[in-house]
Amino acid sequence: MQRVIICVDMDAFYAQCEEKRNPSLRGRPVVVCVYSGRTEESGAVSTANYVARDLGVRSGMPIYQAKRILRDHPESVFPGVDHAYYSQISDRIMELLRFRADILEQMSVDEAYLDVTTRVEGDFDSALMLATDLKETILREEGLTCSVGVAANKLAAKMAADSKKPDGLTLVKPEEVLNFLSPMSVSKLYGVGIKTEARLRTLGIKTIGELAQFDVSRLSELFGRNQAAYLHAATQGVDEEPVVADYERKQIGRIVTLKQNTREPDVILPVLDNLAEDLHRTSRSEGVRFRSIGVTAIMEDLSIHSKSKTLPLETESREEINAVSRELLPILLAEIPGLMVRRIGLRLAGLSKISGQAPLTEFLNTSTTTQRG
Ligand code: TTP
Ligand code: MG
Repeated sequence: MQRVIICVDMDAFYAQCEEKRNPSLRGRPVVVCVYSGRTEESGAVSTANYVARDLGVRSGMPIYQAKRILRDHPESVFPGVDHAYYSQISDRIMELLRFRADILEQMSVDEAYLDVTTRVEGDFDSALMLATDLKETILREEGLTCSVGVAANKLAAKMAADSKKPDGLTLVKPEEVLNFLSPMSVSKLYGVGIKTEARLRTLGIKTIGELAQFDVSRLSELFGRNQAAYLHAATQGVDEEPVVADYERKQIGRIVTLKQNTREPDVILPVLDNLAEDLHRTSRSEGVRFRSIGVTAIMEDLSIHSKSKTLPLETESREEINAVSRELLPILLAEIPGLMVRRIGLRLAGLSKISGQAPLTEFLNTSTTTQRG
């Protein structure tokens, strides 16, 4: 089936959150600032609403510069960042999106990819309806606008979302992707930073279309085979990256400081067992299994060392965590002779959601655990 991917990126996110909290800010320049605290005006602009952007304010700009630009606009406001407040709003928006995706991958506080292939049965017109509904829902529930791109892969969906901001909705069908990309500046291509852009410019390449026409073997000589292959595929709008559910990327981990620096396994293992109990409880309550178990030691010189083991099958077994940490700790310590351990940590990764139906792996895991006794 044709893959259908939606990219959602909130418009001027922190600034919109500030306008939501205080509606009297709407229509005025809003510049969200990271104050460094040294002087009243030292620090940088985190983001600005579109009113302020139209006047020339940009993310990353020094605060004094933004204030100078806005000196003839006494109605301007310069709130400091409030991450806790923005994350609450972000969490609620991601929840709204989660219901509307087969798979949701959150990229940042204000951006996510949705794989909707199955629910729209590979049909872009249905996806456009879904995207319209999604924008309306976020506006109705949270009062915020976003820009959305719909395409056959993450790369094209992201570039579609970025192409019309704020409050945009852009569909790029597979047969349109070349025409969509080719007039754009190479700097718009995901993964092309300032350096690559400058190098491409010296080759006379300014647009994505020009890069698409450029000889691939020549590109390989200049940028190495991997980057050349990426650039060439990207100019053709080709991108096979899957949308990966957040919980598969996530880890569950905890680290604690030992009462005393030590290398004694008899002292460290009970601490690891406590951590195992803790992490096991978390994995249960999140409804996930794990495939990888890792031990991290921070030594008295503050150097950090880790060892992990990937299991042949995913598991939810607490005994497995204990067994693996007993196996890994001596190997880890042997690699760092002569130093005491100051902090010890345990981590579960390779997470996957436990679905309603118990799969075969559960049966297999239960039987291996039982055998071990
Ligand atoms: P972006 O999505 O890059 O920017 P934005 O949402 O403010 O504006 P738009 O998407 O409409 O272009 O980043 C999301 C948030 O991350 C942004 O609201 C504030 C924060 N941020 C910074 O703190 N510093 C930065 O340099 C950037 C780019 C973003
Ligand atoms: Mg944004």
